[in-house]
Amino acid sequence: MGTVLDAEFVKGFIRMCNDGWEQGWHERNGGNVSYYLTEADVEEVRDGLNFEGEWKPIGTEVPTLAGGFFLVTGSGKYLRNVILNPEDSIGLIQLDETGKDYRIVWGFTGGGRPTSELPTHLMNHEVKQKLTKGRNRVIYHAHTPNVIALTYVLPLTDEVFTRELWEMATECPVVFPQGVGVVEWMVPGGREIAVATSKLMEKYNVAIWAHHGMFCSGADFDETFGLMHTVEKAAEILVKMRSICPEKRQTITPDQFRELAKAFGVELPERFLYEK
Ligand code: 2HA
Ligand code: ZN
Repeated sequence: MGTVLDAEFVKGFIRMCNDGWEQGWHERNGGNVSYYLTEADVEEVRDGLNFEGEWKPIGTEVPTLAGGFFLVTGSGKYLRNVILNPEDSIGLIQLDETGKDYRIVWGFTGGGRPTSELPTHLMNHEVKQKLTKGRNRVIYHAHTPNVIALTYVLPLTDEVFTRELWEMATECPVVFPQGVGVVEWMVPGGREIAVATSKLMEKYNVAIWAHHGMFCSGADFDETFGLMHTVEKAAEILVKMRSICPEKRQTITPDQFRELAKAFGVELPERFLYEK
């Protein structure tokens, strides 16, 4: 049995932090990541954990995740440093039996603590745990510049964001057929924004925070990073398109989306295929 850093899920986590940094999504301490360990993951690293840490409040309640273990980035930590000094930048936490408190069992060696967005991460995990029966294990928050830019010019509705992003690349409706949700501007870091975000996670795997960034959920690091990347790239194309000329000369039509849905075996909700 190796150390915590030898576990594949820890390596995948570190790689995703660095990939996001290289994309330009994590200025300073922007963005954060969490991974919900499987029982097998916990057994793999158990010998390297320290169960003497003090219990501290999460800032919300997540009873369905009671006793669960999460690998999380640290509050105030820079994602560009994760690859250089993972033990300081990230940490493993365990939740208590009520789902109200957590303790650090590995990492945060310099005295760190979990991301300020821990309430949103855990409330999103709780929703995904219930709805996907443990399939979706990654929650990823990034400051994606093109999506943020669009929150200044598009109406802040799920319908408009979904439709505009879908139109920007044929693969979009296949990658996120449920669409994307939008949270209007709110104070980050607390329970209120966590509740609003987790409500959207009941319908979508993507929640956009106006003038701030995005949250994505997926089964693993590849799927979650790929989703963030696909949505942000679609937003980049929309920004480019609107910079060239404010109106589209041609685009993918509602009927073409319906054809695509049939060909790829996905269901596209009709409320996104409105006539313009
Ligand atoms: O600084 O991204 O939303 C971390 C954040 C807060
Ligand atoms: Zn943020």
